[in-house]
Amino acid sequence: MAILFGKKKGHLELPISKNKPKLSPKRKGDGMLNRIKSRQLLRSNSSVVIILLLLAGVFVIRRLFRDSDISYGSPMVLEESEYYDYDFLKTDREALAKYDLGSEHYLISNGGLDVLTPADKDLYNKEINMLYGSTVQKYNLEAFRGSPNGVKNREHVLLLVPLRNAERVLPLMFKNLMNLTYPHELIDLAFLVSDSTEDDNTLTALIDYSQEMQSGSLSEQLAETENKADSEMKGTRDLFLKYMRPSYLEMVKNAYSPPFHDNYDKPFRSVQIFQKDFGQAIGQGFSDRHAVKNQGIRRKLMGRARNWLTANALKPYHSWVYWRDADVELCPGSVIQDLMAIDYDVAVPNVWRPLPEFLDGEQAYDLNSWPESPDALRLASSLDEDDVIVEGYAEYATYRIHLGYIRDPDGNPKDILELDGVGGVSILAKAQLFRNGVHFPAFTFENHAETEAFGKMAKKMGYRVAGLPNYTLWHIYEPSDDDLKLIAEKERGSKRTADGGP
Ligand SMILES: Nc1nc2c(ncn2[C@@H]2O[C@H](COP(=O)(O)OP(=O)(O)O)[C@@H](O)[C@H]2O)c(=O)[nH]1
Ligand SMILES: [Mg+2]
Repeated sequence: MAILFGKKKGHLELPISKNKPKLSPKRKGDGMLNRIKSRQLLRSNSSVVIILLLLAGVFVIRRLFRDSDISYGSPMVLEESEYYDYDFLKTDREALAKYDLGSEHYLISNGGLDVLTPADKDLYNKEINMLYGSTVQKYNLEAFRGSPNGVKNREHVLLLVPLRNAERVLPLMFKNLMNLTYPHELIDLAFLVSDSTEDDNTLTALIDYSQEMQSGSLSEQLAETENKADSEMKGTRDLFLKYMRPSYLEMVKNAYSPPFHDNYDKPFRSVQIFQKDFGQAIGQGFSDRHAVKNQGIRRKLMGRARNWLTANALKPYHSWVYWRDADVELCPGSVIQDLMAIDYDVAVPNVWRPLPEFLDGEQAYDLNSWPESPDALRLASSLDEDDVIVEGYAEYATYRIHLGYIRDPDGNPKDILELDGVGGVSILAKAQLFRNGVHFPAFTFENHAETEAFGKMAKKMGYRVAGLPNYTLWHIYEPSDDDLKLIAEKERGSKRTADGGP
């Protein structure tokens, strides 16, 4: 590309060149002059003169061709009779036609700086096309509106993942990404790492895993690492596993055991990783981030992060945007197609989490997906404009129907509930929403922030939002401080029993 900008002799000029014209052609100026003269003389009706000139022309052209190492491409044969009527009526058509074989084309560049020979012209056209190709692109956005059958229509998906102190869940996240059966060549991945603490290596690990994944060797590498870890002692961090439902643990084991789908190791269309802090200071531990007093500020900063990521990664050719959290443990590989298929502008699944058996074994995790309720609207009207309602806390009695709580494990996974607020664990949205300004409010919008406000804003802008109550993703279980205390108590109890105590 450098040649396009070069001013040195022999370099081509851009069409925008304002340089002074250079009048003489670089090569074969004489040949062109001869042709111009020939043309004037041809117009006189003297066939003798014409034939003489033509003979001279043959000589000149032959010389030109002999001296030249330029290829002129296929000769052009002017067959139509109109080329030979009127002035040329008395001439021998056969004799004249052979001089129409081949031509030279001199292109005077914009600003007149260069006269381009045929060989130059090829290079010039190639470079201009490269320049335009790299700087000017034309899209008809009608073609990227998103349809229920994205696979068949070869629709591009932008898959966005926000990450903070997420090093520990990266192997899990990558396995879930590889497990997606939406064609990998149609998915652009973009990660945003923010505000991770010094002891966390999310960014470097993310880069390493991404490189391995794109070269097709990640699954092998993860399997090796895990085999090694299995042979080492398990840490006390995983102590809770013995209190989990065996049926859930079995489900996890099966999900992560081969055989995987045929394109599991296939690289994605692209992977981009962004690092940018937004000043999130609330601890990333379960109890810190779920404390009610922390919700408003935490969610607004998340909104900022999400908006920044969309703005930097969304391209005109994306038809869909799929938001996904890193800490999902179980998710059907066909989730993108399944969410597309319901033919809504925004679609979310149900999100649950497993719990230790002594805490009932499982629980609705994401309470942010709901249809609006009269009680919540009344509550909102009694609050300050900037107050944020957060679900699942006694402080905010909204009496909404949560997508989480209407799940029927044996129900039809295609059932739909229209929603106002949505949770952020797994959101599929048409890309046009973002182009049209729907975003994750980093301020209070209708007494909500971030993903719930995203759902509300989408609705307000006329889009259709829905959730699938019986289609379940499982979020990892992170024991809260209280749970850890209970587990510790149980451990002490079982030790006492083992020691022969009461
Ligand atoms: N970029 C960014 N990502 C975050 C931040 N907080 C959480 N995340 C990531 O966003 C996703 C959801 O966050 P998480 O804390 O699991 O939310 P929760 O499960 O709803 O409590 C995960 O992938 C996190 O790693 C943040 O402040 N900035
Ligand atoms: Mg989470």
